[in-house]
Amino acid sequence: MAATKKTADKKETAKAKTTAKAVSKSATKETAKSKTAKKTPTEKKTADKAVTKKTTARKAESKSAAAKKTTAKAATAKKAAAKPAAAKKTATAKTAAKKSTTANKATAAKKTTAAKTSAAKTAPKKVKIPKAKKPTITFDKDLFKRSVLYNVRTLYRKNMEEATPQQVFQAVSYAIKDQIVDYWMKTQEAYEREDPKTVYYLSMEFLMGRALGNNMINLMAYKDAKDALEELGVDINVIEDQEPDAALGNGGLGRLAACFLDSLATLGYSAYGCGIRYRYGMFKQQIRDGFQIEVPDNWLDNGNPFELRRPEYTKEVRFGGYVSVRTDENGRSHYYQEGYQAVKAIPYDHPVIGYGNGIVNTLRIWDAEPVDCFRLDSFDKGDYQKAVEQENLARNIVEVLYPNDNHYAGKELRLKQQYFFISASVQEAVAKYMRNHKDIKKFYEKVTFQLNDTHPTVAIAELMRILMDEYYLTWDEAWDVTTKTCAYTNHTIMAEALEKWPIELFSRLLPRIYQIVEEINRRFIREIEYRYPGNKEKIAKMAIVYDGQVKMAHLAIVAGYSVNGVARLHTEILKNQELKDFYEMYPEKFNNKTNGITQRRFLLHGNPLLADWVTEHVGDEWITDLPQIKGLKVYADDKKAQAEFMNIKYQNKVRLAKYIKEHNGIDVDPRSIFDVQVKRLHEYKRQLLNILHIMYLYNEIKEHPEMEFYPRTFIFGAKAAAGYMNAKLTIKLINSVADVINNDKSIDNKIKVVFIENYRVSNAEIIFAAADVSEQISTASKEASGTGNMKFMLNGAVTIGTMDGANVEIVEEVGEENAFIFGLSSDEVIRYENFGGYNPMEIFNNDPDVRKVLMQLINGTYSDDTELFRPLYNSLLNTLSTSKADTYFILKDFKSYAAAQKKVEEAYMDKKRWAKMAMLNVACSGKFTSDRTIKQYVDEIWKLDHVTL
Ligand code: NBG
Repeated sequence: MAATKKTADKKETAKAKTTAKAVSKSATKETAKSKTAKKTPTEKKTADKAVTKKTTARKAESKSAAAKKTTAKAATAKKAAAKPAAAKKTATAKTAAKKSTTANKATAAKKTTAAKTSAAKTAPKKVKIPKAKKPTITFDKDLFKRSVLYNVRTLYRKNMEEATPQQVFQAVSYAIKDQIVDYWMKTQEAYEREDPKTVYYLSMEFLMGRALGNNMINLMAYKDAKDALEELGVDINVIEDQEPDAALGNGGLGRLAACFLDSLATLGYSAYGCGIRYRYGMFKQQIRDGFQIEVPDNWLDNGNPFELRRPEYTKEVRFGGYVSVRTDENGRSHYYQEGYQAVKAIPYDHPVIGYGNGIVNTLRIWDAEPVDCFRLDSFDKGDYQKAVEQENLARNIVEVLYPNDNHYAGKELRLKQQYFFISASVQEAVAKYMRNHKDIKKFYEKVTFQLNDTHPTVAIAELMRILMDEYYLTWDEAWDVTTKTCAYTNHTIMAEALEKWPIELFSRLLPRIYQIVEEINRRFIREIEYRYPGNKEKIAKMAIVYDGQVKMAHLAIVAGYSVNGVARLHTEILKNQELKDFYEMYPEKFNNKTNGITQRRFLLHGNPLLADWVTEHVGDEWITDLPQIKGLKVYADDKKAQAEFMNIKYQNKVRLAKYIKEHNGIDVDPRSIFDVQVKRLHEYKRQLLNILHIMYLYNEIKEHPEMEFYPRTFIFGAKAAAGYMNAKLTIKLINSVADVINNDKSIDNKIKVVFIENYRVSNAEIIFAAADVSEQISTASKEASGTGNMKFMLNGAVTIGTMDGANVEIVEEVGEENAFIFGLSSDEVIRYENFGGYNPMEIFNNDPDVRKVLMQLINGTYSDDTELFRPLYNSLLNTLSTSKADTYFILKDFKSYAAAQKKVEEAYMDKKRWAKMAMLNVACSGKFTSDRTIKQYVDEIWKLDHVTL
């Protein structure tokens, strides 16, 4: 069987290549076409030039660069050493700059080997650096090179000199994929042999980002591949930049899913990610006149070299129609969905490579196709109509990702998407299990479904349907299996994110599924009545179907064997506030799994300088065992280490400054403090607080030009949901403030404000690496966890934040003295929400600083149209215009935020202190690896078996 599979897979690859060839033809055309329709100057530059030309140029560049190296280095050192222009006037800044002079000079002059010895010299004796790990998998560099050359020839009929960067990217990706496929097959063979329990991570979103670099990293082949490409005259960074992000997600929830897949493979667990192959992922954001414009993200334009189409696993998914019942000779009722519309679900598999262990799991995302092609010879009117409808259904269903983060839009097509990928995934999970097992009643022993938020909750009813209608289990038997299979993760307490489908819509679209949900609800209400006799209020609060709506979270909790929050505080709020009634009824189901991130992407790939430096100091085990990074603690006071560390930060800031110059045309000074808030734009995340504070600082500098002020670059990156007016207006405000401040010569570049266009996984990697200050300033209680906060910490940024989400645990790890905490606590927020007592108008009336800033929203300071920002002004002060004025306590927290920011500045001016804080943040980030999170899911929820090759 394995053999046939092997050939089948080989054929697939061959086929994929042929398709790729075909695709590449049109790709070439596309590139040619796009040549004329260029948008940005950078794109213009890179688009269609032959790689080698570029490379030659680059080589020349690098040659002269090499020649200049010493001088350049000295220059950088000098430059880095030079006092920040605007700080010249301040005494403290002077000393600070002096200190950095010596530090930077020392660092810049030194070679890596020198760094090693000097580090060893100053390293406290007890630190033992483990030897570098031997790869357990191999990468054949020569084969890789040959394969790249071969692919360029066979895919494009070109040699390297003629190929475009995009073509080289494709050729390189297929070469890497060739090496992956063997491990992919070996992994599947091992799974067949050992039959481990498998988790299906069911998620509407997987925010994977780019694959090539990450795949090379996890094959432990990055450096070899880089060298090989260099030998072929190609710069690996240019090639990586050719890949579009796989942006099949909105924000934290989707990126978490991607990190989890990385950890599952790395830890050696059998896992599938199951989702949707959206034609268009998260929209691309362009900023025009300061406003966000959404541009479609046609990410599959050039084909996707890593995916594998698997038509042999096609499933049919049915919508609408009605249910008919027939009773068999034993008196058992059988239910049939009839008069439905059907869609074919075709899976595309993406390899998910474990780090250095040869395990390759699968992300399986489903595409939709019409069930039958038109048969023009044989249709009557009815069939024709239906055929057209089915065709449209298939075309629409996977067309686009809904760009809402933390927000439920209630769209019919969204429910179709949910059922589409769930039905296909559950059908396949059952079919796969039945290929190797006999007893469907033991399904849960080998399979578990994790529901990533409520979006995949129809899986519960779909599994019940399959078990009862297709395997003839009784209700009780099916319920037993289902409730031992499904587990649910809650990712938010935001009321507007809760999924409640109108019964009318739900039952029309999914008639059989609705019947099952109704029955689950009927039985659950019986249970409530038994537990709380006569308590109607409990039923009203807890029922799954109530008030004309189907409440997906209630269904997930009732049928799930586990309910988890994503940070300790969040889980406590779920237990004691939001889901209190359910917690009282099922305390054993509730548990916490604090989120995590993968250090492979967000340090090893995203920040190679720091990654190498960490390895030099503590060995390389942190790559798969992040807590090892605590070995850095002993260097926190070490002068040399501090200088090296800050120099790396400086170089990363130079890299980001270059990116900003290229993409925004703004000059920023890498010696200024890089203060960064990148995340989705949402009122609860309070980008508005950040920009209002910048407006306040600007007022201060204008009013007191002599005051001491350390130059700061405020960096934002955020996409707003297309229909979220206040969020979009906040983007405009940030850009308007940026325009005014960046062009005001009188403030001597003390503040710069930058809004980075199209924030996404690939530029995030560069941004985290360069940040000094991490803005985590959500209203306490609102941010379930946050994961950006962890990525910043890992890269040595210091948090300014509220006691919200995982910030609480970050502070616990790093110590309060190494973070800047401000604002209301979650208890205080919840108390105000429940009992009132907060009136922002009081603050407006009594605080002239706040008043001045707010008036500037509507007096033309930042826009000729004085009404433009009125909605933001109103949201803060006018209860009539929002449900409650200042719902997110921005004015309430303003002063303590400003005070915390003042402390940030003081700390930064003390170079030693800052270096120590930043290093300790890296050293204490061990808890926040997604490897830890996954281990806890495995041990405490899923109970998976570990597999090695
Ligand atoms: C988000 C939360 C974040 C959290 C991620 C991942 C949703 C519904 N929730 O705080 O807002 O980090 O989930 O758990 O997207």
